[in-house]
Amino acid sequence: MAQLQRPLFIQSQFIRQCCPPIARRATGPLFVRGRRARELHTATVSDSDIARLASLPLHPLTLADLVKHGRSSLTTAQLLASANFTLRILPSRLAHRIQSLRNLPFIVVSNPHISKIHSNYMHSFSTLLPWAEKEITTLEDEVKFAEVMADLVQTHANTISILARGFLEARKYISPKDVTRFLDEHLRARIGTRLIAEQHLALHFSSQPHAEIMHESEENPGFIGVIDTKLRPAKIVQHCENVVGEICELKYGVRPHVVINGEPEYTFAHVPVHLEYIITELLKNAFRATVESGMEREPIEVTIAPLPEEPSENNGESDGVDTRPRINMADQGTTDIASQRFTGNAPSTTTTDAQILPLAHSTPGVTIRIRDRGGGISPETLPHIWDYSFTTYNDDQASSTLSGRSSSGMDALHAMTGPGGDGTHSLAGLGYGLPLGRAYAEYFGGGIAVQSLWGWGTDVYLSLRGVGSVEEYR
Ligand code: ADP
Ligand code: K
Ligand code: MG
Repeated sequence: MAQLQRPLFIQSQFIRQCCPPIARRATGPLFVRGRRARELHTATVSDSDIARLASLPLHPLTLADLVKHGRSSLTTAQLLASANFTLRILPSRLAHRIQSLRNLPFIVVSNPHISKIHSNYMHSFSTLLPWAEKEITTLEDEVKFAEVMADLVQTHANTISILARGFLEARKYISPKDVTRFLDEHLRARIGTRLIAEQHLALHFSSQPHAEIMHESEENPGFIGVIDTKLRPAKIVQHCENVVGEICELKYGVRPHVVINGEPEYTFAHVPVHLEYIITELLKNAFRATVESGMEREPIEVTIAPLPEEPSENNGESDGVDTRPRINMADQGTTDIASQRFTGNAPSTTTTDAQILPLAHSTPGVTIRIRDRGGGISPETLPHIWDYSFTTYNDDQASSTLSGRSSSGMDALHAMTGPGGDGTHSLAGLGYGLPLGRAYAEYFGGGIAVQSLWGWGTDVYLSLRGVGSVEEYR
């Protein structure tokens, strides 16, 4: 156990360096588990509360929404505006989640793990309800509201492993496709909810009298809340290589090494914890395949390829020449990775706010290719790789992935910072790496495409848009 915590420890150190506001939050008094929850004012939730709030359309969240309250030094008015903005969106988001859980087959919701998730949502909803339709006008109220946000983030920290366990146990009663459909919607919505809550918390902590100033400070240049406007993907790749390398060495006794080429100095604006989650999952897959096929002497090649600037007027297409990178996929048709967008459930509208977002680094984004010589993905396996819970890890390994999970204080920190929540200390087995990684990539208009060369290796293309250049996201 002591050994297993090492990578997480390294990770927490890294997060302190890269995301000081998050690390500060995670160790703050708000996060003493359970204590705050009892102190929070809760309301009795009726079905009509849920129905009423679930009937509201989901607010189409823009990146500008997230950063507009947090630019330069934060004023009281901006902090209150951020709190009120957060408050306006969250209750209906939670109500939608509760309804969608209730729409699962009864026998599935009755599973203790899935019903635990339902009760977590009911708890969070009951802490938000006393605030719904109110206006936060004083700093005192803002502090109380920040406690509600901290409790929200903490309450849902271990969702992924709990849901994974629940759906594993309930697999007789629901098809893999239905699980994937539910989880895709649920986990994508969760990304947004966490982001909104964490962004307000980051601003809240930055506004505290004793907090070091986080905006454009030396310690933390380029951060606006949880967004790093100068994020260098190569740095994240190096960090993830260390973390995954440690896990790999513990499991197999060897580790392949990673070679980074392309433009390692490239920076753009993105949410570092999202990128870290995705890269970790993709490297885990590449490491596992490489070692299991006995190719650990072959490096894993990571190419950082910035996307060309898109002409603002015609989107680069009116002259008939689209210069954006395309990959030709034998099994998936032609994928235009530069313009891959999530076309999920919630209708969203474009806000002009985001289009004028004056982020310092509003480059269009980057494609990161992760190339391994691990033998590729067999044609029988390929159609299933995007299903939640699908894994070729064997059953024993898979169940120890679930049961070996600790609930130490480290989990709380990681859950705060790692968007996947948990399960980071094993190399594979949950079957969530690709689908959840893709959900994170698509959240800001990017995507993941897998090209397998069966018998040889795998290329994974992760495309990410700079958050300053995307019009909207859910
Ligand atoms: P897990 O890693 O927990 O099995 P993932 O969703 O990350 O779940 O991957 C699903 C499956 O896709 C893996 O079990 C493996 O069979 C296959 N796969 C993913 N990436 C690679 C790769 N780089 N090389 C070979 N197989 C891969
Ligand atoms: K999978
Ligand atoms: Mg994986």
